[in-house]
Formats: sequence, structure tokens, C-alpha cells
Amino acid sequence: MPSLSVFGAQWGDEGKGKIIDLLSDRVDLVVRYQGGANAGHTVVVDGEKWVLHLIPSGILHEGKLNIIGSGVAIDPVKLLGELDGLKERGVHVGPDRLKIAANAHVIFEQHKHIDGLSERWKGSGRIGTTGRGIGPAYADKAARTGLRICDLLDPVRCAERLRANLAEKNALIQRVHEEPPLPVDELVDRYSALGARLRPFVADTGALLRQAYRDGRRILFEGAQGIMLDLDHGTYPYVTSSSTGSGGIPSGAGVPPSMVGRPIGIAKAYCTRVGEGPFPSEMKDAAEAERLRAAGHEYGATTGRPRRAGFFDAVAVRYGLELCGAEGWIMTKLDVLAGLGDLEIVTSYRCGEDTYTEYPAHLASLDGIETVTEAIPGWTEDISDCRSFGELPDGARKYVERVEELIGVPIVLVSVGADRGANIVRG
Ligand code: 2SA
Ligand code: GDP
Ligand code: MG
Repeated sequence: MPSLSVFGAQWGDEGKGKIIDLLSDRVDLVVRYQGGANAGHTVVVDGEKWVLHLIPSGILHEGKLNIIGSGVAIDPVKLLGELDGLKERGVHVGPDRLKIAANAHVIFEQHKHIDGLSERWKGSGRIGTTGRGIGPAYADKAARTGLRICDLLDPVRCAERLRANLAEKNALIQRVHEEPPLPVDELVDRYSALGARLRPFVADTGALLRQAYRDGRRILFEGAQGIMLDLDHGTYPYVTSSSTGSGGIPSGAGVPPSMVGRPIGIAKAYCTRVGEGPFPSEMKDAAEAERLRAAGHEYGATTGRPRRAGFFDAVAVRYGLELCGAEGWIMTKLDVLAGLGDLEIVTSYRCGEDTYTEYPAHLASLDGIETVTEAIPGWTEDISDCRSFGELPDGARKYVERVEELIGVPIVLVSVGADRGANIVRG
């Protein structure tokens, strides 16, 4: 099978960056197909930490082609900043290593501004977005008022379309949010000037990928966020504005479904969520949650926000793996649970007379849901140096086996540290 896809099976931050970097060795191309600079994908190589937002996590491997597909909402300022940041650290990313879809939509200043204003407008009903303009940019895409990367390459077209977009956005900003308008001329000048720098990277990435596939080159599709944040299948409205699972790949990369290949789900040995919205396995005890947050360094890789902490939720992970068709999954951050005492696993949800073993996507809200849990003994030993399943202490082994049994899909790898090499491959 020449292609692989990796997706988050929880609420994001499962450690996808680490795993994609690891798997990049086995492929020729790495492709982002949705989301934008809201993502924060961390890769640690020899103790050195890299956080990627728009650039695919295969970028640290020389000789791989990284692609930002048409389904990604691209903030050109952030993208160029990320390229500059990599260059400063000695990673020169030229057009031979990165291609950007000409038909990807652009995130402008007005999208970021309205993201913040709309959160303020919603008050206690806010989503807890990253403020990166994701929702407003995808809304423009659907409303057919957005600009694409190809529009940025033509200064006259860019100015015309951007002025039209800003006229509508400024009306909203002034009349609804009662804030001063954004400076149109300044923004038109700023964005029109970016096209020249982007031009060498811009391509028909769908055509490029389809040709690569025909040539037998191996492709890795990199999901951002997680299934429970999927626009259609997540905890709506507390979701992001894109299709985060393997279902998002064909349209977000411009390839037929037959090219998607083997999906691999990633889930932490526990669970986190950043932002508002239902989180059934959330720890009720603030001190307990803080211990887990501190042990797992659970702070947003893009915004620095503290992540909410919870137990492993088998309902969510089962659902994510089923939805994406994963026949194997990777458990990350098992090392974090050492010394945290006895653990709990959410095995099902109960609502009135009904029991759910997979996330009940048909319910309007999760209010009134109770969790059914199973207690499981913890372990105290540090496992971050273990490199085989047999080396793990009894408690950790039993934890993995029990979770695997509850999920019913094999765990193909267990990650026990942030570094590229801290893994246990299951035989
Ligand atoms: P948005 O900004 O419109 O996509 O926010 C909508 C919801 O999606 C959540 N979301 C995320 N959840 C986890 N991780 C994400 N990336 C960053 C990270 C987050 C950060 O790697 O830590 O730094 O805060 C991510 N991106 C979007 C978001 O929290 C909203 O709940
Ligand atoms: P992503 O968005 O799914 O790529 O995940 P993030 O990068 O936002 O968050 C995952 C965090 O956990 C990062 O800081 C990683 O370096 C770190 N990490 C990944 N795998 C492991 C692991 O197995 N153990 C530990 N301790 N940290 C890990
Ligand atoms: Mg992240």
C-alpha cells in the first residue's frame, strides 16, 4: 500500500506531529489536507523541539516533498514566518521541499479579527477557538466570497477581491460588533506584496499527488486536530471548521478516495481537550487534573492555553477509529501516567435507558450523559527508557492490554516519550 494517513482519534494534541515525523522516513511525500495555523504539531529530535503549524511534520526529513493541500486554510503571514523560523534554525525550505495548493483558501487579518469578535459576541457560548481565523475563513470559502492562493499571485485580482471581501467584513465589524473598520488600503498593499514570495511554492498539488501515486511514490496524509473536533462528526458546535478524519483527505488533498491508503489513529493514554465543549471523561478534581496537566506538559502548542485533562475515553477512541476505518492505532504518552496513582477508563456513556459504546453523534448535546468507568491500578516506575513491551512494568502492560481489549483494534506502537526514538513497536 503506497499511502498512509494519520489522524487524531480524540480532541487533538494526541502527538500526531511526533508520529508523522517518525513515519516520514517510510514515505516520499507528506501532505496536510485540512485546518490551518490553529494546529500545533510538535516534533522532538535529539532533544531539540520544533513546533509546526502549517508546514507538514515531514519537513525535518531531507528529500521528502511536503504539501499543503487545497483543504488547508492558509495564513500567508504565518506561513512565511514559519519558513523564516525554520531557516533561522538551519532548515532551508525551498520549493523543492514544499508545495502549496494554488486553490487553497487564504486567511486574512479580517478573519482573525472576526474570530475574536465572534467569540466575544457569543459570550458564555464561545467555542474557545485558537483565534487563528479558521471559522471565518472557511465560512468565506463556503459562501464563495473567499480568496485563494492563486488570487494572491495576481496583484490586480487580489486587490479587487480583497477590497470586496473587506467591504463586507468592515460592515460586520462596524455595525454588528461596533468596532472601528480595518484599514483597507493598508491590508490590500500588505497582502498583494506577499504573492511574489509565495509564487515559487505554488502548484497544482492535486495533480502532483495523483501523478506521484501513479509513479508508485508513497504518500503520508497528516491530519490536524482530532475526530471529536470534526465539523460533521465531532461535538458540534464545539468543533473546528474542517473535516479532520480520513474522510477529509480526498477533497482536502485533491485525490480520489482510493488513494487514501491505510488510516492510523493516534490517541493518548489519557485524554485532553483545549477550548470549550463537552468532555465526558474530564477529571472533576482540579488538583488531579493539574497533576496530569503538569506531568504531560499539556499546554496549547499554538496558544499556550492550559489543556483540560481527563481519563482515557474508550467511547471517543472507538468512534474515531471506526469512523476513519483504522485497523491499527498508536497510543502515545503512556509514560506520563507513571506515578499518578490508580487510573480510570471511560468504557461507555449512559443516557437514560440507553448505553453508548461509541460516541452518540445523533444527540443534540451531551448534557445528561453519564460515564461508565472502570478502575485500573496504576504503576510508579518511569517507563520512558523502555523500548520493548516486555520491559514495561506489569501495571503499564496491563493498562495497554486492557485499553486495547476495550477498543477492539490493535495498538501497533506505544510512544513513551516526546523524542523521535522513544517508542515500543508491538509485535
Ligand atoms: P479553531 O481555532 O476555530 O479551530 O477552534 C475550534 C476548536 O478547535 C480546537 N482546536 C484545537 N484543539 C487542540 N489543539 C489544537 N491545536 C493547538 C495545540 C491548540 C492551542 O496544538 O495545542 O495551542 O491552543 C487545536 N486547534 C483547534 C479549539 O481549541 C476549539 O475548541
Ligand atoms: P499534535 O497536535 O497531535 O501533534 O500534538 P501536540 O504537539 O500539540 O502535543 C503533544 C505533546 O506531547 C508534544 O509536546 C509532544 O512533544 C509530546 N509527546 C508526544 N508523544 C509523547 C510521548 O509519548 N510522551 C511524552 N511524554 N510526550 C509526548
Ligand atoms: Mg497540537
